[in-house]
Amino acid sequence: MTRMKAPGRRRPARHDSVAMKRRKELDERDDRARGKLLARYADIEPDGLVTCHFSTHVEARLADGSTEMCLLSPKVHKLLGVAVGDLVWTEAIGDERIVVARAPRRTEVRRKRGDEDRTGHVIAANVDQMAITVAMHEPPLRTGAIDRYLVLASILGIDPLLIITKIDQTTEDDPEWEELDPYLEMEIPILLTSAESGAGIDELEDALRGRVTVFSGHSGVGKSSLCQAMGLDGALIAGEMSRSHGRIRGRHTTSVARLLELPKGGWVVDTPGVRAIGLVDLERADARVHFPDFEPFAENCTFADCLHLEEEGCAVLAAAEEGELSDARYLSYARLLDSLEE
Ligand SMILES: Nc1nc2c(ncn2[C@@H]2O[C@H](COP(=O)(O)OP(=O)(O)OP(=O)(O)O)[C@@H](O)[C@H]2O)c(=O)[nH]1
Ligand SMILES: [Mg+2]
Ligand SMILES: [Zn+2]
Repeated sequence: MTRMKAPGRRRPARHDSVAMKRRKELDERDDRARGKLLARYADIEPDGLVTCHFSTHVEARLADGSTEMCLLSPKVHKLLGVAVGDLVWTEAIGDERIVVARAPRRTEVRRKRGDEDRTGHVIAANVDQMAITVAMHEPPLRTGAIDRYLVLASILGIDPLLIITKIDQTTEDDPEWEELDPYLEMEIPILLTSAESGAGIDELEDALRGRVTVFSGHSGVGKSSLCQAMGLDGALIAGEMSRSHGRIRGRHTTSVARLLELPKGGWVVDTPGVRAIGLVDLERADARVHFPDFEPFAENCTFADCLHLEEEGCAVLAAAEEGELSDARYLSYARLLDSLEE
């Protein structure tokens, strides 16, 4: 029943224009140059971690614990590019330290600069974890936002962590707790915290240790306050930067992202960018992949390529109607599909 892609829908190669051919040749040449450059460092550990990126320079934390401004070699600048979170190899040449190569990335957080930008640019590399941050009452809990961030984390290939903030404002009887049940069932780690009372801060520090984490969540949920409670300067955290139009005053940074080290270990990527990353590029047919809790039901849909909307014999919709699957999760999915172009 799976709909097959019609064969030969792509234009055959012989129709490629001269310009496209040349483009391909240049890309292949760059690929070979990249491979050669990286092969040279294959057996050596990178000695630097990029914490901030300026157009021709990066600020890097070096293996000896010092932080230095380093110049990007022309090859690194042109062939590899760098972003905060990148591991790099550096060499002291004269009184300048040069970034001579950049390690392959585990993950990339990309952002588009307008509709014309097809591939986008990388605003952070090697991020392990997305801390999806929500409050219960101020602002009111909206699980739809959690669901969108979960899809985003899934697309980026990074682990989600759900942080409930301001638990000093909650009581055990709040009806909102039930809305978190789907996430418990999906076994997403959930932390209950309060920057006010200090509750859950130790657990949060444990969850962030040894990893690179990006915070996401609506304005006012308490992200900066949490970072402050963990010993970071709250003024540096994303929200404030987005309010000053993404500029760090007095510095000409290429990207607004910054990697901040937590006193108890681990790193936080400080970027307003995550909020700006839309899900517009997601194909409608691919959205369901990012709702793993639908899978056990989806197996019983009549059609293998069921979008779980109005198809006959959709077991996911039936499960939502019968209360076996969370209504809220189903609505988040339907809303996401609505927002994606057909
Ligand atoms: N009661 C209570 N209030 C808190 C707590 N954490 C933060 N707040 C308050 O919530 C408001 C927003 O906190 P921020 O930390 O600035 O929120 P944010 O998520 O960084 O917001 P943006 O920077 O706009 O994205 C502030 O007035 C804080 O004082 C908490 O644990 N308990
Ligand atoms: Mg903030
Ligand atoms: Zn279905």
